[in-house]
Amino acid sequence: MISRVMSAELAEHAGQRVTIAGWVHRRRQLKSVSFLVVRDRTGLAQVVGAGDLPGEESVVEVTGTLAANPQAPGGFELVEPEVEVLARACVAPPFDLYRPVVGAALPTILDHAPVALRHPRLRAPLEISAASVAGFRATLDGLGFTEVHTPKIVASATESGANVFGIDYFGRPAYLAQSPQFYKQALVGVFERVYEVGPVFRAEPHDTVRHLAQYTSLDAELGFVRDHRDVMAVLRDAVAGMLESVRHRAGAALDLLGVTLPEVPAEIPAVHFTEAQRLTGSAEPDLSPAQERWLSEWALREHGSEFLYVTGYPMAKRPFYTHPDPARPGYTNGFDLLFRGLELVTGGQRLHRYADYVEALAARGEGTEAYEGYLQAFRYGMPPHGGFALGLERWTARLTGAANIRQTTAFPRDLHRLSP
Ligand code: AMO
Repeated sequence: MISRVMSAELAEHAGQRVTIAGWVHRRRQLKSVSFLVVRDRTGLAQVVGAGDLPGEESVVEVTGTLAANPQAPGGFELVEPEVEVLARACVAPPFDLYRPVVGAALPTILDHAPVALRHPRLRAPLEISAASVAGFRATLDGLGFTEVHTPKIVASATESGANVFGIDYFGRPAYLAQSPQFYKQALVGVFERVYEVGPVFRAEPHDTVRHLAQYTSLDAELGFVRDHRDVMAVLRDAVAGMLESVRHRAGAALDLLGVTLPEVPAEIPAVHFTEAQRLTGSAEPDLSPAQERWLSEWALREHGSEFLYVTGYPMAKRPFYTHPDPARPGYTNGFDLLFRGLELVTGGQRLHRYADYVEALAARGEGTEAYEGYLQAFRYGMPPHGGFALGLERWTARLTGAANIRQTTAFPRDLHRLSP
């Protein structure tokens, strides 16, 4: 390992000769003196008086003496430097990475993602996303959940047959997993409480700012619930833990983007689907994006909450594994969590008896053949259970105010984009 001082720690080494290493963030050749700003994972450091300066984004190792300069980042700069170029940049970046404002449109950014993401503002959402996942894991670990990893190549579609990518699996048809749904349920039979952070695939035919063909799903599933409300309570704690972690681990990214984190109420307000219909004056069996936005505004106005649960979606609009509401025929124990105008989470209580699955599939005109692998767990006894899935990119987009979900993941996959 190259032994180096990080740019955030310069003050601890005042007056000493130190080595830093990183990327040439900016170079400036004035008449009498040259400035080099080196970027590492903790921030920026200024180097004064280096001779021949390599191009921006070249990788350098610089040894110099730390002198105080209130104008330099961190209040110190390296003087009398010796610069070793570890890798010289062959081309200039597509836009200046040192300017505070990103001077490029989204397609340019995405086409040049490996270098564009080095811009502190473009990297910041990824830092917030990483901190969110750390908080999700820590919270669920603390609640007795076990992290699991389930196959992404599967034999049947989970979230209805549409939007599924087919692949050739050693000459047999297979699919890319649309969700870990069946596996996380089966693992409730093993661990009682499980979660997974992993990629899921949706062959989304729509080119929207909130859909990706591959996204990261934060899934959880737990046994021995009374109904979906126990799941909603766990989700509330997971969201609070994610925000707490973002606050602690990604403070610099929040400041850079000027993000204000939401408060999570001790109990997130909830409205039944029929009430949501009444409030929005709709008779449709699902909520439109415009209605979701309206309901979010209503929740903020009426309850002072940026989060809102909508419960009891109609049976016809939920997958076959959803538990019906015993008290309201035609409606489910399924819910969505809306956050700042967008559906962020889907969840609910599931069926847990084998016979109920057979019946639910039959009611939708399906046999059990395609699902035998999945249904095995239920033949052997499963507790009442439920769970949820939170879309990580939607979460980060809503937290950071990103207008497009493509700004919240390093290498987005969509209808048109397969590279880089
Ligand atoms: P659902 O299909 O609603 O539910 O997905 C759950 C959450 O995933 C996010 N999401 C997406 N994000 C980006 N691009 C997409 N194409 C996309 N599609 C969905 C949303 C959504 O709320 N098995 C159930 C979950 C469960 O009941 O546990 C499921 O996958 O944030």
